[in-house]
This record gives sequence, structure tokens and C-alpha cells, in this order.
Amino acid sequence: MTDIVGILERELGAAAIVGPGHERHDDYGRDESPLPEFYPPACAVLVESTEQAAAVLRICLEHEVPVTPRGAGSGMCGGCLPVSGGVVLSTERMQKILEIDPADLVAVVQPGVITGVLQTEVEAQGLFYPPDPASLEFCSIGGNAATNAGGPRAFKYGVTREYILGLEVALMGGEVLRCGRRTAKGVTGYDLVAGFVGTEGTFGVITELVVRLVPKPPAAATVLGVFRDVAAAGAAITMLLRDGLRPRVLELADKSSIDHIRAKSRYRFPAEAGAIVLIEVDGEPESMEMMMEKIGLRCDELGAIDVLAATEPAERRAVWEARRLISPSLKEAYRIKVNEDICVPRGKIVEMLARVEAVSSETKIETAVFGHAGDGNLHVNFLSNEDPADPAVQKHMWAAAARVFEHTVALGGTLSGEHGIGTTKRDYVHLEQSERVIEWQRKWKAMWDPRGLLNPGKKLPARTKPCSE
Ligand code: 2HG
Ligand code: ZN
Repeated sequence: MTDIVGILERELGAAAIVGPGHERHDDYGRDESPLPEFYPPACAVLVESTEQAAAVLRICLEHEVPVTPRGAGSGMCGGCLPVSGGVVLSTERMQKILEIDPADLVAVVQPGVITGVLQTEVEAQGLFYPPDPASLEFCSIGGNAATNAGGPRAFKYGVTREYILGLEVALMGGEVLRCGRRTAKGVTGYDLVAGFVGTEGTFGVITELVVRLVPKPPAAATVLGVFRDVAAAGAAITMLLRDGLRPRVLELADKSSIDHIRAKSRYRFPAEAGAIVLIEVDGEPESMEMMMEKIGLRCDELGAIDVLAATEPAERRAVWEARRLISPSLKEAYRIKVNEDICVPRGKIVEMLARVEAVSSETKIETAVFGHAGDGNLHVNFLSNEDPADPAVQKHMWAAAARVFEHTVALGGTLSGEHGIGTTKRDYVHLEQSERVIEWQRKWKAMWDPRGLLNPGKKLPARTKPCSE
């Protein structure tokens, strides 16, 4: 058997290798996904440069060893887990912001830069990087690009894909490719950048990114509409969407989500909150004020039992801290948290919320629903304190998730709005996509990775029948 750890150690130096026995070795077998299993790699390689990343990909191809790219490990679908063993290629040490250019409105960064750090740095120069996954304090920009991450502000500004102009990518075998551009527009050739973004590290390993920036909005404010229940909040979101107002955020959280953060939150959620709609506006102070007033009035008309405005930075920070606590608080409170991020057409939000409630009562599984409802992107969390190692319990939880996927697709929606497919959802892709569509994607994958060694077991369903070719 190939001593891949020894070979990598000799080529890259022992300091780059986290092998068995190292205190951090186990960390590379886990991420934030709800999988009860743990997948320890042969070793993780903590690369510090493009050359090192390329060397790992060259060596792994030479020795036919699977290699799984990893950013900060904050993914929720097992996308960075070495499910077939082999090597984890981590970009966590590649943390340099190489350039922030206010004239070109771009930043050039290494993939390990923490998203929140990039935001703070560009904001100090009057610029803005809008994508804001809830994990922004610990997720990295390379991982965001690999999964095409979203976040609350995607409602107005769009997701990560819209902000990646150029990429440097290390390919299986060690070739390094620079594609894309630095300009605001560009249609030369095919859009390879769009091809790498969102492919969850199955096509190549992102080693450098040119990201698009926008001017920092002069001001922002947050409005919280408190509703009786999630159905009323969902209906309010639908109406606010029809109004054509363009807040930057339009989020929803149900009672269960709110109840799990109440005690920890610096922001005091109203006692009677059965659901909240969180709205954020930005722009020039005068236009913002007008928009907030309109939104407040609209919430009143739509049956809000309370409308609160947070304009002070400290107050807004407290609201956002609370919002970002929902996911970790649920994780802390339950032994099993199967969390989905379905996305339905906007006109179907109310119907989808009702269907989730129906699945919860049919299966008797507790749920919490929250997230980016303005985009139709709902985090449906199935929660349980039963034994995660019990296969019957897991089967029951995933059967409920599958019911939600079926409803989602029936309403014209998609399995994942922002977290990706990874390994946890690959068996459900066929619910949404035809065999032909899946087959063409397999061909595309094979072009970059003919031996199937780069992040195997992800994104597409396992083959159930021989390839038609
Ligand atoms: C969020 O929006 C994250 O908070 C996590 O995408 C969602 O835990 C979840 O379901
Ligand atoms: Zn989210």
C-alpha cells in the first residue's frame, strides 16, 4: 500500500501534515453536517501556497489516492469530508488578502481568508462585500465560492457567484489554471469561473480569487415584524415581495427558532412572538427612513402584533448576533439536527410552510424553520434527542427530509438554495434532476477529474446503472 503520508511529508515538509496521532487529526473527519459517522483521512495537508496545493494534487493522482479539498469546515452537507478516505487538502493557512483596489472595485484574496475579515477590511476602505453566510465569522471565502454560499443579504445583492470575477484553480494532476477576469463585464470564451463556483471542490481546488466589491451603503437599519404564527409571517413576506420594496434582507424565523435563542440573545424578543420577519434596509438615510416607514405600516396592515425598529449599530448588532445564534443553538439543544435549505419559488412560500408543518405532524418530528424566506430559501430543521447512532432513528429523520424534498420539487423548488449537496443530499438529486441532466454533469466532472479522485462521493448521485456510453 502506498505510504501517502510519508510521500507528502517528504515533498511538503512535516509542518504541513496533520497525520494520525496529531491532536487535530480527527477534526478533518468532521464538519457541521448532521452525519453521525466520522471520516478520518489518511492525513490532512495544510497547504500555504498554490504550488503546494498543486503538488498535493499531482502526488495524489500519481498514487491514485482520493483527495478532498477543505476550507474552514463549516459546511453543512459533508462536502469536505473524505468519505472515501485519502487526503484532505486544507486551504486554511492561505489567509492573505493580496489586494484591495478601490478604483477597480475588486479584492484579490487567498481562499483561506475568513469572510467576515474580508468584509471588515474592505469596509474600512468604504467598500462592501455583500455575501454574508451566517457563519461569516469562521467560514472562508474559498469555501463560500466552492459552495456558492448565500446568506441574508443575498435577497438584494445576490449570492457568492455574483461576486467572483476571476479564479486561480489547481487541478487534479497539478496543473494551475487562471481563468476569469478583473473587469466588471466580460464574455470572452466560456464562463469557466461560473463552472468552478458551486462545484463543491469536485472540479478543482480554488487557490486565489478576484472578488467584486461594491461601494459601502451609507447606512442600514433593521425592522422586526412580530407575528402570531409562521403562516401569518409567511403571508407577510409574500405581500412585502409583491410591494416591490427592495430591502436588503427579508428573513423569517418561527417560534421554535426564536425560543431557542431567547435566553442567550442580548436582543429581547417580544414574549408573544409566534414568528418574526426580519427586514433590513440600506442606502441614503432619507430614502431608508421612507422605506422603513412603508415597511412598518405594511407589517401593521398585515397583522403584525408588534413592529420594532433597530437603527443604532449596537442594537442592530444584537439582532444579528441573535439571528446567527439560531443554527448553533439548535445544534446545542438536540442530539440530531437534520437541517435542510430548500428553496421554493417565491409565490409558494406560504404553501411550503404549511407542507413542512404537515410533514412534522405526520412524522411526529419536531421542526424549526427559519432563514432567507424572501428568496424562498427555508432552513427546515428536523430535531430529535434520540440516539444519533440508531439507524432506525436516522432513517426516520431522513425520510421526513425526503418528504420535504418531494414537496419542494412538486412546488417547483430545489433541494438546496445555498448549502450545497455534498454527500448528505446526493441520494435525493434524482428527485429534482433527470437522469440525462445528471449524466451530462458526470461527463463534465470526468473532464476535470477522469479518475474520479477529486472529492469523490459528492454532488451527484452514486451510479445505479452503467453509464450509457
Ligand atoms: C443560516 O442561515 C445557516 O443560519 C444555517 O445557513 C442554517 O442551520 C441551518 O439550518
Ligand atoms: Zn442560511
